[in-house]
Amino acid sequence: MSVTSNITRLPCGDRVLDLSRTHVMGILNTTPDSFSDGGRFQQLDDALRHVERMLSEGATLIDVGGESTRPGAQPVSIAEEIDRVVPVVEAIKSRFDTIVSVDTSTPEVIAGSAAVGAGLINDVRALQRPGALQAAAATALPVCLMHMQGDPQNMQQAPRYASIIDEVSDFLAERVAACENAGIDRGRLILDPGFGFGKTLEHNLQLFARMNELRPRGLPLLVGVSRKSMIGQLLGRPVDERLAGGLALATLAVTLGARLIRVHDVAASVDAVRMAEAVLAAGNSH
Ligand code: 8Y4
Repeated sequence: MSVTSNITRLPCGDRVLDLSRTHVMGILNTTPDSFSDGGRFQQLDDALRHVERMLSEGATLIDVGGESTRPGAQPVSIAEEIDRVVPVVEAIKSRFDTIVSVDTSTPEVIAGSAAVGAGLINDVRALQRPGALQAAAATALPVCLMHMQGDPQNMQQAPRYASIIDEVSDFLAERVAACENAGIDRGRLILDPGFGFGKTLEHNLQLFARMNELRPRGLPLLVGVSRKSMIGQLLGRPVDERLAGGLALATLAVTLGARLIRVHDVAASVDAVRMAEAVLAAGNSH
């Protein structure tokens, strides 16, 4: 028995996530792209159709974000981010019985999303923005703390680590302590290695292989590798040909103990996760 008790029930607002198994989180992109500008109503309608499809394919959470964290992406204003995210969270919660995860680092978006029914805060900056710890603490929602080296503007310029597993662990342990000091119970926390965020291909592969060693031990792990450049770099595939590589990684993540997998391709990922879990369960039952 480890010192840190493993959490199996994660309250996410009006729903509870059972962490004895692995869940698929479907990615809903709300950052506007210039080729699909059919106006606000059309965009919301498209988003809700996408949500409906991901839920029918077996997603248990929907991740909604209004800020692009791609290397070199333009920052968005607080007002713009609220405008992109909060109405979408509200619309999803009014139509579907699901857990909405909000991909944000902004205190005002954390508060506004929680007020309309968000179930989880997914912060790639691990609540480091001024006011973010306090805003998250006030919601009582679970928080995913992700590791990033640098910031989205510069993170892929020259990532360097003495020991990737130690540095990511030290960062996450420090953020867990900061959360606990702010009144966020550790039973509300999820850890994420942050694949692709200030990491070379070699860093990503090492971190992936050893994710089950990440400290603090006993907290649930979320893995996001769907369509990412670590797949593209290793296989030499463009972004629309990375599904098989992503499914291999999703399967491996399950065997390494990940409890949440963040993906674009929900149906295929749910199949991969279910097969991997069935084999693991058979191995544990003899
Ligand atoms: C193609 C499509 C290639 C998307 C790259 C990407 C994570 C995350 C992102 C993650 C958590 C992304 C918001 C980057 N990645 N949140 N968010 N973990 N918790 N890039 O790994 O998907 S955005």
